[in-house]
Formats: sequence, C-alpha cells, structure tokens
Amino acid sequence: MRLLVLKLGGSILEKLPEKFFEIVGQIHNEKRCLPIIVHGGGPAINEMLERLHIPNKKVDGLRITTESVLEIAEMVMCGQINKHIVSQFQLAGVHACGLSGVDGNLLQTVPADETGKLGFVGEVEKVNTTFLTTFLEAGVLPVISPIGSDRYGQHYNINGDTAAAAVAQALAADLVFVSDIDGIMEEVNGEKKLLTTMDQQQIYEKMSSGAIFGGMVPKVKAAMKGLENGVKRTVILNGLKPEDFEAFIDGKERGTSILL
Ligand code: X2W
Repeated sequence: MRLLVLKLGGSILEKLPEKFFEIVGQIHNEKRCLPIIVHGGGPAINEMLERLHIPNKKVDGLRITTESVLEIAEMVMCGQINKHIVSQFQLAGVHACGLSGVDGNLLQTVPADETGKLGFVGEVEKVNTTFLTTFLEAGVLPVISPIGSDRYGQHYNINGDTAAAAVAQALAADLVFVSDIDGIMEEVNGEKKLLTTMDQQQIYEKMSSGAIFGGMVPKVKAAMKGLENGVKRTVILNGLKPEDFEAFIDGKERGTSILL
C-alpha cells in the first residue's frame, strides 16, 4: 500500500477548505493510499509568543527555542493545533488520532545544533515505525505534531518540514508539502510560471541567489535529505485546490516535484 506523508504547514491550516479534509478522508477510508499527517504551527506560535511578550527569533527558518519558547511551541502544536486538525478529520468521517513525537517515543530526537545557539531545536534521529504502523493497521489516521523527546526525556521543537521528511524517510513514503501556492514559481519575462520539477542544482542556485529563503530553506533541505534517504517522491502541492490534490493521488502531474 502506498504511504503518503502530508505536511500541513501552519500558514495553511486556517485556509484549508472542508473539501480537502473530505478528500483525504475518502482516500484514507477507501484505502487508495495510507495518509499520515505531520503538521506545523509557526504562525500560531508567533501569535502566542507575542501575546505573552516572549522574545521570538528565527535563524534560516528555525526558531531559536529557549525553555519558555519550547513550552509555548508544545502547548500550541500538541494542544490547540493538533486537536483542531483531528476534529476536522473526524468531521470528515475519518477515524483520526493526534500524536506528538513524544508519544510512543515516535520521534526520537537529538539537538539540531551542537553549539547550542538554537536552544531546544531538535532533529529526528529515529522514528518508531512499529508504533506508527499499529495505528495504520488499525485504520487510524495519525496526526503528528513535531515535538520530540531525547533519551533523557528532554523535549525538543522540531521544524515541521524536517519532522515530515523524517517520517516519510522511515516509512519509505511519498512526501507532500501541502501549501497555499501551486508550487515553486519562476519569473520568466515578468510572468510567473510554475516549475513542475526542480532538481538539487536548481535548488542550490536559488538558495544562493536568495530566491529561496526563510521558511522555504528548511522545506527544500528536508525534501532533498529525505530523497537521499529513501523518500520515494517529494511534491509541493496546493491544498486550496483539493481537486488537484486528488488528481495527484490518482497519478496525474501536479505541483512542483523535487528531484535529486
Ligand atoms: C517550528 C515548528 C513549527 C513549524 C517553529 O517553532 O515554528 C522550529 O522552527 P510551520 O507552520 O510548518 O512552519 N520549529 C524549530 O515548523 O511550523
């Protein structure tokens, strides 16, 4: 059975139409493939940090995570956002269950940065696929928030794209970044054009020219690392066009595919 990790970014969550959840639900219920959801929550974390007057800074798309930032990231993503997504799927008739990377030791995490500059930002060392498979075999749709734990019980804030790529890699699944754009666009003679594929060289060129920046950096890096390590296919798709999403599931070309 084809496994499909869907990364739902924080900036799209409020915008995703009901139809999107219905289509993923149908795909799941009809076993056309087995979806697994990994979500983010950047904008909601920003909002809560601001409300609580907690300093907030990002470096290359990664949030510097002090103890108080970690507390908020965990509260917002594992609580508010995760439960919101689970509810949306349940309304669409899917048996969904929210998990964080801490539950069942799902995302076994190490610090992302040895220098300590980023604080409690984690990177996934290992995914407990046995635990995850239990849910899939029981017909449950897992909805995963990117908070992980190390062997000492310390929790970490993991970038959502990185977490999604790690899960896709561990399951040798396809990885779809559900976005609010049709894919990566290129400007040709003043007109924006969709790039249907993008390879490693093009990505590096665009990163060094600054055309790919900020939150797009961890996304393309996660995509490339995943592809090098067993992810079958990585695509950036527009979740605001659920019919495009369904077409992709049914084998049609949509969005921007990232290639090695
Ligand atoms: C992210 C986790 C949320 C995330 C953060 O704190 O914003 C790190 O940067 P999006 O909405 O998918 O960007 N973690 C380490 O990735 O959310």
